[in-house]
Amino acid sequence: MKKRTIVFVAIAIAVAIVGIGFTLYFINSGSQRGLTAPEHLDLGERYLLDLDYEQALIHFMAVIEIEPMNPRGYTGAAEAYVGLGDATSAAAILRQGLEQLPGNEDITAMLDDLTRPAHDGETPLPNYDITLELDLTGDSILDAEDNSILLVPAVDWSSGNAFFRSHLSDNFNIKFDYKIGGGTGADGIVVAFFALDEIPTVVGGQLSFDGSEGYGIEFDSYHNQEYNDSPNPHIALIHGEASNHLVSVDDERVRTNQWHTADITVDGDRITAKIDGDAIIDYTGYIDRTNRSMYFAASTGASNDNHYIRSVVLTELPLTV
Ligand SMILES: [Ca+2]
Ligand SMILES: [Ca+2]
Repeated sequence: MKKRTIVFVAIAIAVAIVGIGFTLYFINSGSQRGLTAPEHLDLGERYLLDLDYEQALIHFMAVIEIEPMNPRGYTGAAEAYVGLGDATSAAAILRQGLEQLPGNEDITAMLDDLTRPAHDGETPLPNYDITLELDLTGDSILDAEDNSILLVPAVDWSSGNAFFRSHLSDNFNIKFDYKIGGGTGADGIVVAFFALDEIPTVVGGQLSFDGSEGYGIEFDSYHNQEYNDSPNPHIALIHGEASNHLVSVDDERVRTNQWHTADITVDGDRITAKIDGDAIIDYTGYIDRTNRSMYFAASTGASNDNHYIRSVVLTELPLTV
């Protein structure tokens, strides 16, 4: 071979190798490389502007995964969670950010905004549906430390109501956590609905419910024979008065000093209640919707317990035809 031919062959081989290299590179970048953190950030911001919070969340979570030291991943994901109505997860992702970036100003400021205790019903509450306004009466207080409401402390002859100033639609679902215990065992919590707007707090076995003219799901830990109670801790649907149990089911989860999740649905002529996912109450009958208020109440008497709720979320359901 002549020298020039050898040079051509060498160039041809080099071109071929570079070409294969480029091909491999493009295959990699197209199908395996995925998006970079700046690309995820850009998409996250765009979806936030479009109010597409689910997509925004996916991209900000990807930023956290790829670039855990980038604070915008956490604040962006938190904004998306807030947009989705999930303030609990928003606060959790911000706290995760502060573990990576202790003292970061943006994350701290957003977490402060989210978790600042509110008591005047004007500022959205952490863990609480932002459409609800809260009004605490009697002995109920907001526990700023863990964002729960202490409806009634473990002190004899106490009572408190927590009104959520949101008029109920015909059909709705309400979810919340509750915790009862730490005292000598009385009286319980009731979540009242289709109730009057103003109810005075009442101590003892009426659970601050009588006079509300509404319905309630009660978590009754104390046996009041005079109010037709089951001798055991019970979860019941009550109407008008605490003594009027439409459905009553004994359940030890009333009083464990642990958090449990209640999930109550009113839909058409049916009222159902689940505890920790287990169906407890399923009632069908005429439901009087004259009054539209909703509140939580708790009380103690000659015995007592701490009565907490948290993470209250009310969802309107479409009309049943
Ligand atoms: Ca009772
Ligand atoms: Ca009862």
